[in-house]
Amino acid sequence: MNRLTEFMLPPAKSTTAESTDALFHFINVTSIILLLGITVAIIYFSWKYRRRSDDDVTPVIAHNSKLEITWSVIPLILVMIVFGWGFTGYINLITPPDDAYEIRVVGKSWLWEFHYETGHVSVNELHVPVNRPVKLIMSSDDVLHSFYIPDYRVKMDVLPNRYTSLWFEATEISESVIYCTEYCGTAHSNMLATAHVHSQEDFETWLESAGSADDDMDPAELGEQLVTRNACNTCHSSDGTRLIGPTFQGLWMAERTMQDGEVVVADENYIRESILEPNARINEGYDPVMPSYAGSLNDRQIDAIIEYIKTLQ
Ligand code: HEC
Ligand SMILES: [Cu+2]
Repeated sequence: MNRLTEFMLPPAKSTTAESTDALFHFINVTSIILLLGITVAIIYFSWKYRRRSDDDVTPVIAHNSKLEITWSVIPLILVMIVFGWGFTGYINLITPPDDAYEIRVVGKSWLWEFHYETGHVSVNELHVPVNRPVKLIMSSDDVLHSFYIPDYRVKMDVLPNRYTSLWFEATEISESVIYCTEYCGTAHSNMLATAHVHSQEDFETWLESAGSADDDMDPAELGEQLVTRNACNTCHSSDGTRLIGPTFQGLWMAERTMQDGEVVVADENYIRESILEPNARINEGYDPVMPSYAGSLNDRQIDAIIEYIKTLQ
């Protein structure tokens, strides 16, 4: 069964994954047995009762109580097993343990933000402790998204103006992929994140130091890192290529034409405004799809990004 599991499903790395898989295999194996049994019976009967001569008369059979009870009761039992099993699993999946560690998740087109109790915000990188229940409280800043970690067998829609939640307990120190599984526009397929599972001590160390390691970095270097960490590079290239947004190359002090015809020089204030209030001015020829980074990037980080953009001449 283990081999079969590995062949058909991603590795099971949460406390609930195994029971979800067990139910999946039960339904699968039962269906295969029924499929084979029914197919064999159809072939056998059509051979056995084939028309042999012109005198063959089809017998008239009105009903057979024993047979009818059997074919009603067996499926009923199977369906009740699946219902009971599935329902207990579902209750377990929607009821987070009381001591669960909480993390806020915000879905934006097209990235995931993770907000920790310390105020630290990471983009597309979820950090969690091993062997401890984690509860995610999720909402969207724009359209419908859906949060999915196949290795943990958990998935939940993420909606604007409403919280949804999901919990899991990771059982292995490893990394797993997080997907958005609700088609949400142009860069939907880039809406990927990684779940990093740490030991309890490593997690605490990470949480304490998260963000503060940036303090002694060269601003332009920090800016370059922030552009990757905040997924700006999903939409902005640094080499002149046009992606969903304009390239950062040659942006510094360039003249940009807005949709309303206004011409703006890309100085500190313009870049800062573009990051905090992306919809205040929209570049001509582009769509207003950039998410606001107000609340997730502080002044020092914005300055660092500006320093980095200055280096891309
Ligand atoms: C989902 C795609 C997307 C992401 C992610 C994104 N942007 Fe944008 N950005 C755009 C688009 C589209 C425009 C052009 C339309 C507009 O002006 O809002 C833009 C415009 C800008 C501009 C003005 C550029 C110009 O040429 O006038 C700056 C500066 C900028 N973004 C910086 C950033 C930074 C820094 C990040 C990451 C912290 C980021 N963007 C993340 C899509 C994105
Ligand atoms: Cu999405």
